[in-house]
Amino acid sequence: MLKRIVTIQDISCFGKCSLTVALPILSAMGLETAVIPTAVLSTHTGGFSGYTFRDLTSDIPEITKHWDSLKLHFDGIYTGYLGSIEQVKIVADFFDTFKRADTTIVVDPVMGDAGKLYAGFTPDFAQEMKQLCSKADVIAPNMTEVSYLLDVPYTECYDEAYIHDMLKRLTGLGCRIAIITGVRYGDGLHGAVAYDSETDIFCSSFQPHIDQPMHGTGDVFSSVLSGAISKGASLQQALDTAVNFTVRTIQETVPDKDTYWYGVSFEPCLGSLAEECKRF
Ligand code: PXL
Repeated sequence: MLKRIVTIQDISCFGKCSLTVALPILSAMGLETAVIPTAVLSTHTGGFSGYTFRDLTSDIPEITKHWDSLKLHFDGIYTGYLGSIEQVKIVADFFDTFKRADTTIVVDPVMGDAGKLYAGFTPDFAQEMKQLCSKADVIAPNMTEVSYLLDVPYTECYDEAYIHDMLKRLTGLGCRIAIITGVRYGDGLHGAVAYDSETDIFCSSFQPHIDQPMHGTGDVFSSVLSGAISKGASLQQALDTAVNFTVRTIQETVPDKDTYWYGVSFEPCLGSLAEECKRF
């Protein structure tokens, strides 16, 4: 039987990120994928001005109620970009309704990048996001989000001991596993580091850094990570699959200079991802 995941995040109609990335990736990985769109935007908010934003917060409790009446079961719940503080609270209620012993909740606490919050996000939102993280099994912030979740200054200069300390403190929010994405120790590599507080084990996955920022790579990473974990991959397998796939999509996009801010060219990489994920 197919594993079933639900992903809760916005639809950016143009500019590949959030649901338009998560849905094809999770489907290619062989998961039945349900979606709850949190908002509809004409484009993502990074690099475009004048975008439209239709808030769908009030639909979420109705969808939850209907699905509860259908007694639906999810092997995975994966949340990304959430559009308001109220929405974060409603998603926490969704977790309470659908969390079973065999359901893994992955929260990507999407709030910002490169030391700055995305347009529309506030430190109050970050406070509420801490609550959502406490209900997750796995969280996957980048260094900007770590600074807001732990109330520490944003830094790009750190070593492994610092990252390990941050990871332990992140699991102190209440989740079993924390993963920090976009980690660079200055050795030419770029990757993700994880800590499992139940086994007290750290693991990591790195690839050579490609010096070209592109939009939407965090959503690509978290989609693969969530899919792999929901399919039963180990933490190390999930990290390796997510890091390697993200790098392949970046390499695929490098020749296409005009599209860097539209999102990465993940589509040609889906076939090999599908093959790779048959083993989970
Ligand atoms: O990639 C994260 C993301 C998701 N959704 C929207 C965004 C962003 C980042 O900018 O603007 C609408």
